[in-house]
Amino acid sequence: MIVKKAEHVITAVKPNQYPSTGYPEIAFVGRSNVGKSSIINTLVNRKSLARVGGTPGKTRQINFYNVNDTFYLVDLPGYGFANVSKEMKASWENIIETYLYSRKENNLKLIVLLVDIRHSPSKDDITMNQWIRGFGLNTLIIATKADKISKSQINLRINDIKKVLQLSNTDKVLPFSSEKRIGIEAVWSEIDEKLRKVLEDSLKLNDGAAEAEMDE
Ligand SMILES: Nc1nc2c(ncn2[C@@H]2O[C@H](COP(=O)(O)OP(=O)(O)O)[C@@H](O)[C@H]2O)c(=O)[nH]1
Ligand SMILES: [Mg+2]
Repeated sequence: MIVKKAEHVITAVKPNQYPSTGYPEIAFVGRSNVGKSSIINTLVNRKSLARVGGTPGKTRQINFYNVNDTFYLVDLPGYGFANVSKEMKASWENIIETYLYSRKENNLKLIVLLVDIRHSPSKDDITMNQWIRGFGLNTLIIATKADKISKSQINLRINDIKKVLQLSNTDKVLPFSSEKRIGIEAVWSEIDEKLRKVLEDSLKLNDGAAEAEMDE
C-alpha cells in the first residue's frame, strides 16, 4: 500500500457522527495499551497521527482516519483496563457494539483484534473474539509488541494465542511490532485483499447494471 494521504477525520461517539462517504472501513480493537494507535501510525508511516499512550481508558471515542481518500482506519476504544466503574465498562461496550451494529452490513470490511504477543489472551480478548465472529465479520488477529520477545519465541506465543482463542488452522495470527517495524507488509497485504474484494464486488454490480441496461 502506498499511503499518499492519511488524515484524522473525526472523533465520534454516536453513529450520526460517523463519516458518511461510504468508504470501506478497517477497524482496530483490543485492550487498552495493546498498541492500536501505534499500529495505525506505523501503517500510515506517521509518528503521531493517532495519539499514543494516553491515559488508559480515557479514550472512549472512535477515531476515523482517512487513507488516500479510499478507506478509513478506525481506532475503537480500548477495553480491559483496571479500576474501571461498571458504568464506564458498559459505556465502552456500548460504543463498540453500536459501531459494529451500524457498520457490519456495508462499511466494515475487516476487524483487526490486537493481542499482546507476550501474554495469553485475556477473558475480555476471548469475549471480543467470540463477539466479532458472532457478527460474521472478517477478522484478523495481530500479536503486538513482537520486539519484546526473542525471535525463537514468536511461533510458540502465536500458537498459544491460537489455542486460547480456539482459532482454526486457517485463521492467521500475525506478529507485529511498531517499535521494530515487524509485520507491516503482511498486515497491508491482508487489508489490500479485503479492499480489492470491495472493488471487485462494486465492479460486478456495475457490470450487472450495464447488462440489465443492454437487455432492455
Ligand atoms: N515495545 C513496543 N511498545 C509498543 C508497541 N506498540 C505500542 N507500544 C507502546 O505501548 C503503549 C500503548 O500504545 P498505544 O498505541 O497507545 O496503545 P492503545 O491504547 O491500544 O492505542 C505506548 O507506550 C506505546 O509506545 C510495539 O510494537 N513495541
Ligand atoms: Mg489508543
